[in-house]
Amino acid sequence: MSRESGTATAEATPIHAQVSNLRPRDLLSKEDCLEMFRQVYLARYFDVRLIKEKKRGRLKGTLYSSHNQEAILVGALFGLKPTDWISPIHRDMPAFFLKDLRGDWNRPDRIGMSIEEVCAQVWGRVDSPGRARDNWSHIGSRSKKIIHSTSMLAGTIPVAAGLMYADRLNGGDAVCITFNGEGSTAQGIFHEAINYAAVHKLPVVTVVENNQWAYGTPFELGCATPDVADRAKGFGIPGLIADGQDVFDVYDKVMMAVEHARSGKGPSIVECKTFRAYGHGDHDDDRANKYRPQEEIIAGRARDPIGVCRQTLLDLGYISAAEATTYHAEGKNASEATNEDFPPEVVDYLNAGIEFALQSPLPAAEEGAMWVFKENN
Ligand SMILES: Cc1ncc(C[n+]2csc(CCOP(=O)(O)OP(=O)(O)O)c2C)c(N)n1
Ligand SMILES: [Mg+2]
Repeated sequence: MSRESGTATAEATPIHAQVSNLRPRDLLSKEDCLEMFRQVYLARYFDVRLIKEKKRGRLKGTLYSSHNQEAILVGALFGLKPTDWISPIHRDMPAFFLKDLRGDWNRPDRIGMSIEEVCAQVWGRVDSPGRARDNWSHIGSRSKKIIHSTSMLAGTIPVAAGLMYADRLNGGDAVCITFNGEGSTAQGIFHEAINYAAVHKLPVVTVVENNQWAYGTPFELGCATPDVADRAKGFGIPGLIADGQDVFDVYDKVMMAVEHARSGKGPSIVECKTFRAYGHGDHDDDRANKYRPQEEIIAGRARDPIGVCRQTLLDLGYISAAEATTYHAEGKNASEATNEDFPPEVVDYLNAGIEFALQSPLPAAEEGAMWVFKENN
């Protein structure tokens, strides 16, 4: 077709228009995409393995599963610079070790926690960041650029805003991603903090994992608009919606928000639609099977992020049909999945972390009151 006919040809399209049509994922290499797939498997295996360890009696404490939500963690973290900050909460335990995980997973200079530190935390051992004060996500690290997680829902968004304000004053170009459940978006502090970030154009990207449930409260009893992303309009900032089951769609939307933030245009909300696979915590599994209709659970888990990612890689020709059948963790609960359902490097990586945790001692009892009261000496 000629230009005169009014139909643009590839040659006639200006180069900047071709480039602007690219999605962030279009700039990922084949190796990047395969690495993201491995990381989705790694996040799932972490969850499966901890549940098994607890069933075997080798682990105590409550587990807050991220099963079915792994694509959100991997997709949101993959494109960050090592110097960017993150703020995970209870359902994001893998985020602590997924941060800056590209390349060699055991790289000592990685700006993210090691699998050993995270496993020691889960097992409440002396070598963990929390030194047994909690077995779960109440940890952080200034050097690893992870804001300390607290249980106060949405409570880390103002911290992120303050941190990014300081970074900008110091001439930095960091972005901070905060992870939040959809339930936390009904908190007053969520609105105050995002409003503050919007007014000051701070580089804070709020990733909302909309898994439809906040403990036993369904989405519609916490939010009067159909989408959490609608809340962005009130702050004058972009509100994006991602398919939380699709690691590449999450990557696209979060990277758009990250670029927007890094270039000085301010915060965004990225709502990732997903579904909580189990109960709020494992103490709630049985009850959650009653307060959530079975049909809803089946539908919510129908598109497993592992299967969705595998299909994309097949469509791109990055894996062969034979390779696609090698491992099959999707659709399986922790009780059904085995080590053979996961790539061996994923199993080995976690084995090393768990081994480290089991060999690390429990802290001495005298430590219990340390760092709580002012020491006189
Ligand atoms: C300010 C505050 N209110 C209540 C709680 C108790 N609580 C802990 S998690 C939770 C549900 C959170 O739901 P959501 O934000 O959707 O995250 P999800 O657990 O689904 O990932 C509640 C009510 C809390 N930790 N903090
Ligand atoms: Mg929720």
